[in-house]
Amino acid sequence: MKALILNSGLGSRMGVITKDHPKCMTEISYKSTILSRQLHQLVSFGIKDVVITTGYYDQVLEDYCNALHLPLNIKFVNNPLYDKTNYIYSIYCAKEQLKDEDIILMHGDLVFESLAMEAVIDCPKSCMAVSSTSPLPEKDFKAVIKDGRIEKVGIEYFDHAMAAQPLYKLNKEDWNIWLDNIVKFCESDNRKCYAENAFNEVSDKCKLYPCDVKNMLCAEIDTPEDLEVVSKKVAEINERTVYMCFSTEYIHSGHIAIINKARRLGRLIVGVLSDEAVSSFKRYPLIPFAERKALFENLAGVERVVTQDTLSYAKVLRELKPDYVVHGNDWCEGFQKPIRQEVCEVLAEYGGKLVEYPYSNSPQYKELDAAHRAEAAMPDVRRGRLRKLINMKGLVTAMEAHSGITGLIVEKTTVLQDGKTYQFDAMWVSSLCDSTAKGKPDIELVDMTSRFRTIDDIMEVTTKPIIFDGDTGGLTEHFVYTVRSLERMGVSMIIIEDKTGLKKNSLFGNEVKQTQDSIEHFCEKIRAGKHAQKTKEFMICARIESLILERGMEDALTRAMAFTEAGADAIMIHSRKKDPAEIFEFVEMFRAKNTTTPIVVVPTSFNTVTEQEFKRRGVNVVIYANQLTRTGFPAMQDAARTILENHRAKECDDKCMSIKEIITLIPEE
Ligand code: SPV
Ligand code: MG
Repeated sequence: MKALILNSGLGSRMGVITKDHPKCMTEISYKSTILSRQLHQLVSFGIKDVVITTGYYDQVLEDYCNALHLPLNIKFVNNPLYDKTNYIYSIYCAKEQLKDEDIILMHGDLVFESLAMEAVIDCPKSCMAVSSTSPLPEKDFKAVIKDGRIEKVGIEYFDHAMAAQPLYKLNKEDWNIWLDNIVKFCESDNRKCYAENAFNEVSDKCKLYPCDVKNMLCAEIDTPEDLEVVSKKVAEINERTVYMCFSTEYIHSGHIAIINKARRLGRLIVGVLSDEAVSSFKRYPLIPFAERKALFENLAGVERVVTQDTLSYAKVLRELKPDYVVHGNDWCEGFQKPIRQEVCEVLAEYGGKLVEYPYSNSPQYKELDAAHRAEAAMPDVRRGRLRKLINMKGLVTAMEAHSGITGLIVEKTTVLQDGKTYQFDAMWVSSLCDSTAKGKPDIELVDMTSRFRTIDDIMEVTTKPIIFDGDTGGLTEHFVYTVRSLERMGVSMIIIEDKTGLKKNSLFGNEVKQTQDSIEHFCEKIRAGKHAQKTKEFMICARIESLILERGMEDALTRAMAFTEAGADAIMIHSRKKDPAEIFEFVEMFRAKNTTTPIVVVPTSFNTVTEQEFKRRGVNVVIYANQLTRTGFPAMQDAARTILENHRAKECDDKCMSIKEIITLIPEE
């Protein structure tokens, strides 16, 4: 697409303003002239080739354009008869430069806002800018509309007419028809009329449509009075601000394209989502906030970068009151829909506007995203993420997973509530659920090779950090190997319980015989594990069974202090009472002595306590240890019974997830 700007004329109605230069060089703001503004706008729309017709002060104009150093290929075409002819003849002079191209045609004294230009360029058909909201001008162009098309353009038409401005986009077929008639006019010495007179004769073949720019700025400057009005409007437009928010860790051409579109609307402010906000709806970012922020601060055209610390835009928008919010149209559906709704409501409070551009589903960007996801799942990246999440959020949640599919449920389940997205931070590979899935009792019967196989299945399809239930940790001599294997796999933390001999599930309490390990021996195991580990991120958590085995609070606290002294990175305190009192008491007393070591709880019995309350009291990790298993198996038993009772599967159908839904859970790569 080529732009044609008509700048040959004398601009005599401007008086002294055009004494030393052509009209298009008139300043309309402290930083631009009519022409420099147009040219910058063309650059922003990716247009590279421009034809400028010259005449009056032609050399001044050429020198000026060259001094702007814009990335444009400008051809100057002189109309030697500029003082005796109209611009129809300037177009005639430039005809060789204009053949077989889509054309953006504009008069050199036209000032428009970028949204008007965007509407014209995005119009799939040939079009002219008109305004349904402006009154019909006495002396300027009007377009006569018939059956949705422009039939005539001229100053003399008032019936079925709309105010029109000389800003056109012409597809080459339509332009060739018009240009041929311009040539005919000029070659038969008809050079003093408007080029539009030539269009009017061929408007049945040159299909031109109105493009309604309503009350957007799109006006010619003919007189000093016009200049004053338009300059004021330009000053107002130059003050407009645009807001966009990003969570991305890398910038690709799709981001650049939407940023460039946003920049056209005003001074661009970019909000960068905090790590916490990003990890609430995606995964923990590989590139930390400060670096993501620096990325945008150093991007051309970004005027300011601010922090957006929630998915909700409300706080930032009420503070900054941007004229526009720009976003891809992908948020019209899915989990972002309510966020978009809230943006619309907040913008309506002060008259801001939402501008949406088509979201690019390019396979190239999908590949980039997949590569990024894969990186997030790599052991070295995944391992340290639990520590980072604990430091960042204060409290993290983990949900039980015992297979690839349960891992995917933990990975992908999200809930949108009060403008925030909630999801689990980590996965718990429970000994109870791993054993149950294999139809075995939870007595360390399922060997480590099999447990590692479960981890591997989960790892293969997910990215979230993994907490491994290591039971007693086994013999110290074996435990050190387990630590290294888990580390290599990318597991973030192992929890070992201070029991010895035949371990039974803690929820049996003293109903079965269970033996607690000695403090000394368990400390030795912790020390050996810490000594064996190769990375600094891997965590060993000591689980205290004193309350389960009714050995008292004092014993639990003594152990907690001894285990942290031995090097435990976290303490898990367990209880099988419904009443959380003893857990709260432990947390309070431990925190009085130790404010930093993370505390882990498994609220299977004391399940009325909310995450917020745990956080307030000083807990750092809440593990939902078995709920997927306990809800999944009854549903399966029910399905099996239903089919047996009915001797067919039909009655079971309503209870089933569709195959389509099941397969959408499974990633394709
Ligand atoms: C598990 O999930 O296997 C646990 C937690 O160890 S509990 O069942 O509560 O003991
Ligand atoms: Mg267990």
